[in-house]
Amino acid sequence: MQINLKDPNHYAHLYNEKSLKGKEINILDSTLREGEQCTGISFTVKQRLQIAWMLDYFGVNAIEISPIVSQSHEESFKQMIKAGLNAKLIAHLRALPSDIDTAVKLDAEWIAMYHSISDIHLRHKLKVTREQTQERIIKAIEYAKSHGLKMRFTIEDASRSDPDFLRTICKEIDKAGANRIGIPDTLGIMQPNGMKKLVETVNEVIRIPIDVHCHNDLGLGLANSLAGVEAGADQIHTTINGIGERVGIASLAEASVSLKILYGVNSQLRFNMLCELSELLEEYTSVVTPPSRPLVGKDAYRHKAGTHVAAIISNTAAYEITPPQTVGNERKIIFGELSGKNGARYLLNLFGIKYEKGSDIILSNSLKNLKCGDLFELDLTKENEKIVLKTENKTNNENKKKGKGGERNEMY
Ligand code: HCA
Ligand code: CU
Repeated sequence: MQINLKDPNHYAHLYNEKSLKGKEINILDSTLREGEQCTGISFTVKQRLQIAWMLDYFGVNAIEISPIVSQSHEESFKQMIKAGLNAKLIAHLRALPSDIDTAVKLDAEWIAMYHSISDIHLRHKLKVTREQTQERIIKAIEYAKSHGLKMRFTIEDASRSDPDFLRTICKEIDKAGANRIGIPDTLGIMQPNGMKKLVETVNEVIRIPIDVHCHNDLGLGLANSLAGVEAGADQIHTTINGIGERVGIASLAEASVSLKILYGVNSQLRFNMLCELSELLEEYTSVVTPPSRPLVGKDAYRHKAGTHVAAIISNTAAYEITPPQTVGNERKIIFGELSGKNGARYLLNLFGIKYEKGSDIILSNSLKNLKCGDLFELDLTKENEKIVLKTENKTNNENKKKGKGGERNEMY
């Protein structure tokens, strides 16, 4: 049987969901709203504006901020309107006339109002009945409509609400003239399959499009958001590095790259800005990007075990879903106790030491015998990469000529 290396991810995609291929799924970034609810995060007006510019240039469809939380947020909102971003600017509000008045005063075009309908939130947070809730929601939508505002209405804690009441409310929201409905998993309590059913059950009774906003309390924020779009939602909420209340929501990098690579959605995003966006967050806050953060963390493209390094030297696609430069990251190779003879030979080559039979084994054994764990890493800057990956490039160029793939600088 023939080996086919044209797309190393080909067989995986045979199992993956294909119904979204070529479709457009929007990204709403809520770093400036949900993100600021993360402990340790508080931006200045200038920083919010810079983040909004960068997100806009990256290509998100909508940027959410809550102008009602402070004077500084109101000022940020004003400046963001002035900035003339391509992304829709969404003013996140409570379903209250006073909040709507603020949005009107600020010349908002789009708002997002939220109200819980779960029994626990009605009883212990809002202290209202279901009937009062329904009345409040519809009144708020009608009031906002009367001011010509476009809006999303979010059913906070939707996943823990009585499904009959949820469907009734959603139908009413649609009838009252809201433009979108937000279905959040506020507590991060859903299985991906459960999230799918939740979105389907709402989708069946409304005509307007759905947003999904999934919290990460059990690490399923991204999986649940993707399940939501499989079920018909057309907008995912994200934040840079997934920051938000408690442990946050789906991250911008993971959601946007998954939609592109795993689902083949049609997106025109500047993916290579993803690391820069994470770095901006680090620069502005005390919250560092964990090295293990997918795609943008420092570990995302570090290769360590001897067998992995050997494969990476030959073809990076052996252990990388997408090349580091496509998301603005850098490839690194770790040398030390786990290095093998291929890595050692590579090192000899790098140091300009002429290879003699057996010298790679001597070097890899010496690295092991030092028992120092990780000794050092090769930070493969662009220039270094050219020198260091000589072997790799040669192999890849040969492969390219033979139509077998080669170094990929683009995302599949
Ligand atoms: C909140 C709740 C919210 C709202 C989501 C949304 C949630 O902190 O206000 O408006 O889409 O998770 O339910 O973030
Ligand atoms: Cu939230």
